[in-house]
Amino acid sequence: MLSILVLNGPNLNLLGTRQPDVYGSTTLADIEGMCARHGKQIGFDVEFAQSNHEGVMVDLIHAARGRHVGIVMNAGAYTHTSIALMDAVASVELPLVELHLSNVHAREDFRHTSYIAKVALGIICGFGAQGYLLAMDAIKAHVAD
Ligand code: CA2
Repeated sequence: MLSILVLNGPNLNLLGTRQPDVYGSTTLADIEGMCARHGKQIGFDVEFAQSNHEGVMVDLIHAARGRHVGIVMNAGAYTHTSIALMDAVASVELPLVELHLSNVHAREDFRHTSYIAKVALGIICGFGAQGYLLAMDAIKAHVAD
């Protein structure tokens, strides 16, 4: 079966435990379950990963080549800083949807910049956990094209 990598960056392991006003009360484990169920519905395997380390994320992106047909990535704060992640995404030539729980454009100016956007198929932000499922649908539609 075709497979999607859902990759999460720094601090997202804390979801549902702190700052629920900003990030909601859904935990990352809840989101993993949602993605697995949605994958079954749309006919995709899902590998779900989270790391607080930029280099580990680079390794996971490299390893996606040949294993997954696309990537959904919430790179957290690395979105706004990481040329290394941008280069890794460009190097694997896989469709990637940049994902954010919050509407980053309604927040601080430093969250309006994204290195990932330069190499992404598209961006989904502001729809909370539901955004992960929308991003998976976007990968499916792109692969079907
Ligand atoms: O809205 C998003 O999904 C973000 O990627 C979340 C990042 C933030 O730096 C981006 O600008 C937007 C932060 C993730 C931090 O997650 C926490 C969750 C619970 C408690 C504290 C942090």
